Amino acid sequence: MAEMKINGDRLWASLMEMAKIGATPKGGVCRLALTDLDRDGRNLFVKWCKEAGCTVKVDQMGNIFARRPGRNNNLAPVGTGSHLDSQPTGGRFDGVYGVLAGLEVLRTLNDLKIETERPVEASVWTNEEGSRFAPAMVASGVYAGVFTLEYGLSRADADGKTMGEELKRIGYAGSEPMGGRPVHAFFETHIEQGPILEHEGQTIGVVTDAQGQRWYELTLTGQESHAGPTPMPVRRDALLGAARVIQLVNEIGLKHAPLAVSTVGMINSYPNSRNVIPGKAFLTVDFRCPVNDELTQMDTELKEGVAKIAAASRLEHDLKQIFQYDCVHFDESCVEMVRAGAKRLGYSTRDIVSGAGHDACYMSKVTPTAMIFVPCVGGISHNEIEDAKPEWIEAGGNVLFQAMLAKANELPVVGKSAETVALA
Ligand code: HGY
Ligand code: MN
Ligand code: MN
Repeated sequence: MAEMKINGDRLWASLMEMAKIGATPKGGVCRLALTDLDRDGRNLFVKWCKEAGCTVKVDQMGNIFARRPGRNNNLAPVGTGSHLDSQPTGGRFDGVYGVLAGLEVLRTLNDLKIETERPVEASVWTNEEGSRFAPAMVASGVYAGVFTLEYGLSRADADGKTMGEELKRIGYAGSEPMGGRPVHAFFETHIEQGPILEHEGQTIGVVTDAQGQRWYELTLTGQESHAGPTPMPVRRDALLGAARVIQLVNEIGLKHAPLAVSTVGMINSYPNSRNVIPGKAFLTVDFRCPVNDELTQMDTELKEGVAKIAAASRLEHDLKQIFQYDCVHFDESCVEMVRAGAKRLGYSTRDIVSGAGHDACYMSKVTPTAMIFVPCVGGISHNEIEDAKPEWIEAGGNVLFQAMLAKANELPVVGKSAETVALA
């Protein structure tokens, strides 16, 4: 039997339509979490899902679940999804692709008039990026029970606005409880956001694992003073200290390369006036590695290094770890479903470890989960020029479709699955 396929043109058209919301000059998007533009993107997704005959529910962290009924709606659904929020200089595919590939699965099931055994859900996860509100993936983290709802709702942006307030403001402070319900399996489709697949000419990345992450915030405090009369030896220059820490972070990453990476993405200097010696500096640190022990060593080296730099520069320092999760190993039967499906569909594939974090990382704590990667042009992402080829987008959608369909027709194994208890 010929493999059933999605409508790649329709998926691409939906991506380009969504990309108009928050479109930026160089061809990307800026749709920061819980802004009006995020709301507009959410509304468009909800409109499309309702047009596809789905019921739509929103939970207390604003996660959206569009549900297509199955033959037996007491059975746990099969889920897919990703995020609509973007980086400030984000691209048209990061996150959105996984959301709209999920919608395309629902639309294709309708086109083919397929009734699945289980319900199928396409989802949108709030604030995956961790750009406006830190940390990343906070709403899927609350759903998976890693963070409390109170912690999630209290995350504040640079202006002190909380996620709870902003969810209310944009009309997505849902009432559905956070998680706590059986999900049969979850798949997330995403661009690789790195160069490997394109470089090797592979169409599908079978994501076996995701690297662990640690995020830190550092405040260095010295003393503002006049840039003119203050002699060099007596200065307590917080920005100079920050410069030395940026060098340290890079050295730690290089020391643990090629697997580990390290980044200082944000820096603020106070009072940020050209003729005042900075009395305060704030910076962020992002460590990642697919080996947990290395991340632990990097943590120790950072703490020791920062203390040394602060002492030598006569600065106070406040270094806080604000986010951490260990390496994720995805469910091997779901991963094999992706691998076998891609091969059956005739796509070139290779196993790959995700360098980026995804909501699937937290979903893997509550249900068998796997991810499907497709290449992106030049491996570039978190950049307005992020791009992908329509044939890649279609291929990932086809692999997602066959995996979701197979899982959605899996009957409960009596006595083994939670849902059997629920049905009893
Ligand atoms: O940081 C990440 O890996 C993701 O883009 N939030
Ligand atoms: Mn993403
Ligand atoms: Mn991202």
